[in-house]
Amino acid sequence: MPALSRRRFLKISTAALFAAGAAGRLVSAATTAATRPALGVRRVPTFCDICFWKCNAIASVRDGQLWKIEGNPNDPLSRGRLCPRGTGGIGAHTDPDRLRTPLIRTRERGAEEWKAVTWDEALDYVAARMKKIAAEHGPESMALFAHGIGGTFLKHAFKAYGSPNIAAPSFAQCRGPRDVGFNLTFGEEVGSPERTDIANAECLVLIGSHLGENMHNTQVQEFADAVGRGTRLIVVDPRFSVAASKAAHYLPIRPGTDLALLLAWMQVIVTEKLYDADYVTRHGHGFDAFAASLASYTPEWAFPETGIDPETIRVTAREMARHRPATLVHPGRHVNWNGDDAQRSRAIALLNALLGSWGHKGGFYTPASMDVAAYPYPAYPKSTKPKVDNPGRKYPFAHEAITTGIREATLTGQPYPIKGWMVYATNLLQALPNEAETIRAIQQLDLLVVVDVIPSEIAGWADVVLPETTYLERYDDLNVELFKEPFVALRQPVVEPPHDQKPNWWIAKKLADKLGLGAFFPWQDIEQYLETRLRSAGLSLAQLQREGLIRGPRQPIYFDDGVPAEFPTPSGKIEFYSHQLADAGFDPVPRYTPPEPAPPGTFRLLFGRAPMHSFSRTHTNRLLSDLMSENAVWLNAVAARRLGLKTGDRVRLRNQDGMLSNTVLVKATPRIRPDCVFLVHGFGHTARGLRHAFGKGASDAQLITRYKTDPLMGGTAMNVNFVTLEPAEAV
Ligand SMILES: Nc1nc2c(c(=O)[nH]1)N[C@H]1C(S)=C(S)[C@@H](COP(=O)(O)OP(=O)(O)OC[C@H]3O[C@@H](n4cnc5c(=O)[nH]c(N)nc54)[C@H](O)[C@@H]3O)O[C@H]1N2
Ligand SMILES: Nc1nc2c(c(=O)[nH]1)N[C@H]1C(S)=C(S)[C@@H](COP(=O)(O)OP(=O)(O)OC[C@H]3O[C@@H](n4cnc5c(=O)[nH]c(N)nc54)[C@H](O)[C@@H]3O)O[C@H]1N2
Ligand code: SF4
Ligand SMILES: [Mo]
Repeated sequence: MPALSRRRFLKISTAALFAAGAAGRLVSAATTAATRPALGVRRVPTFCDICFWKCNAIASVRDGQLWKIEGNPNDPLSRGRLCPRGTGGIGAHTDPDRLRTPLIRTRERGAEEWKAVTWDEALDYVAARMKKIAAEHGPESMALFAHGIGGTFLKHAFKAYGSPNIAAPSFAQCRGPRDVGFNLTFGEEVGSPERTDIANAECLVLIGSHLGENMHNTQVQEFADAVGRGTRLIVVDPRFSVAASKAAHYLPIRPGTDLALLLAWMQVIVTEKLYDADYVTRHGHGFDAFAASLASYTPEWAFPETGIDPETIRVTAREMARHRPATLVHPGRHVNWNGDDAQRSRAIALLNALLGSWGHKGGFYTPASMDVAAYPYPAYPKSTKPKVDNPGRKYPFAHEAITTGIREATLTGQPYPIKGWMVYATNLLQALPNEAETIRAIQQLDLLVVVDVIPSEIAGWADVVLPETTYLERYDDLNVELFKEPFVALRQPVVEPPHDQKPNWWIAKKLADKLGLGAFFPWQDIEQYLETRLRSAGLSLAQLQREGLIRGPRQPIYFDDGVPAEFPTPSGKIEFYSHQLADAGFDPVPRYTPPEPAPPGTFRLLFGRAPMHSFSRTHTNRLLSDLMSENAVWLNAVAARRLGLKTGDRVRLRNQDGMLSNTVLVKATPRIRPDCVFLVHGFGHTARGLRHAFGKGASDAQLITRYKTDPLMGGTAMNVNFVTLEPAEAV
């Protein structure tokens, strides 16, 4: 092959695999920039994006190269320390598997073959198709999936374009049932960061919340402090988690039966009159009907359901009552487990209400925030159609859009067709249950655009892939935090992007221009946007660029400090009995239905987090994959012996629908019940461009072909799949 055409061939074929050039070398972006790097150390404050906790950090650039990132000592969230993922975040910048240039598909969807194009070509292509969809079906037929703060400007562009269909997996696949359960009870949500006062709790109850593996920074630091100062810890988990290893009481519950335990706990607290009667009388509504409904839920009744003996249920209930109101029953976060999740979350809310923890030190505080106005944009066009995801308000208590509802509408064309998806920073193939359903929906589309930093599974199905700069190379919108101490924080570029990546604000503005919506982006660049917002609050961008965050004055956060005890429910009180639920045909007080048992010889598939990874997004990050490059399937040691398996063996998991996983290591351990297995989420990547992560470990998402939908709010419960294990050689 002659030299020139060979080079050209290489260029095209490497673009085809999303990657090119300095593959494998960990070079700093700044060294590839046209400007010669400045010598010495430069420190740039910003906030982390390896998860959604938004810890404030200080990045150091040494001789022009990104060197390290640490917690900002002035930050109430990180308290000067990042979690392992945050510290390894610089690996996102240097990741050789990154997307480098805009791409347009050259073969059938999912073949992952591309041609590299310019930004103008890519955005012209997207704008032309978005205009066509708007002309033929209406702008509502374009949906946006966007997760995280980086989606702000694309959401704005979509509202300007005329689509109300914007969703994130953080509702129907994550915290939605919890928000609904707490809203129905207290009239308020627990938010993110959660308003949990772990720092002052005297008794902490964790139901599945696996703090220590779930690395949400502030919670983990407060948890470590709490353990250090002797907080009584009750952990309920079918798996002996890191948190369980610190517990005074560990309850290895039968999966899916937590509502039975919660009802029995409340039954003990009510019949033994251990609740905060004064608080309940003052703030409660419908307590008598609630109390009467508990009568049959005795610990003896709960025992065969949960596997937790009656004495342990009584002892732990009394322990909780002893420390009230500084007893915090943690609401959890990822709570889509079995399909009764909003009611289970409501039971957690009710237990906290009995203990009087809502509004009190060591329970749930009232978060504070600074007043920074939104940018004064022109009014959006009025949509003539309602949102597509929840037709007829089938799920009456869903107060955010349901991702899987948009997928359903795409598949059925009802209540109206969805013809295009734009996907920003969410890997829908790993985040939504039933991958095949997502792929079928994608096949119905006229347009799929994916904005990502790496060639993720969802990018592999796109018509157009837009490579974004990482969080270390861009500005985002301000973080006006709701927390114990209010603050406003800035994300700003630390280093230049290494290739032709662009930030989300630039992509949104440019696309809006091409759609004829330039009037909705009146600012020249993001600095002007940020300056406008900050000036309205009497703050300056220059100060934030220097300091990273500005803290507001402390405000009262407990009822005892003067926070008014207000409950914005229909009754204005804590709703022990919910007329809202009764009126909508649901149980006004939670009622237990047993989960489907595991078919004989199978294990319920459970999943969760590992401290050094986030979802499916960190597995090509070399610094983090060095710490954990594949997952293992946790299997009870006795069950393993029965199956002739031991730690280090390789197996495949087969689920009830015949779906077969990658080969995966066995971890035979007494630390899990014999009726379930456990995988860390996010492994088992199938996208070819993720060269470093491809094929390593098994994907929980692929095995989640079944899900149960929460009837109150449309959340998709995923702990309803069952697997068997097969020796890897047998396949
Ligand atoms: N390192 C790291 N930390 C993270 C994230 C990350 O990606 N990486 N993601 C963040 C996000 S967005 C979320 S939502 C949270 C999720 O984290 P959490 O809300 O803490 O937990 P879950 O994912 O719901 O639950 C996983 C735990 O529940 C247990 N479990 C499974 N089934 C049952 C059951 O039926 N009953 C009980 N009692 N326990 C059960 C599992 O064994 C496991 O220990 O983590 C956050 N923190
Ligand atoms: N099977 C299964 N499904 C789950 C869960 C589970 O544990 N198991 N957890 C559920 C929970 S709790 C949640 S919150 C959701 C999370 O769901 P998602 O938020 O969708 O999480 P990821 O799968 O990591 O997808 C994030 C995508 O954003 C890309 N990305 C990362 N940084 C950037 C950036 O700066 N810019 C852009 N444009 N893209 C970026 C990543 O490369 C990745 O493709 O998943 C839910 N679904
Ligand atoms: S918890 Fe960790 S990954 Fe999440 S924002 Fe904070 S440092 Fe970053
Ligand atoms: Mo989540």
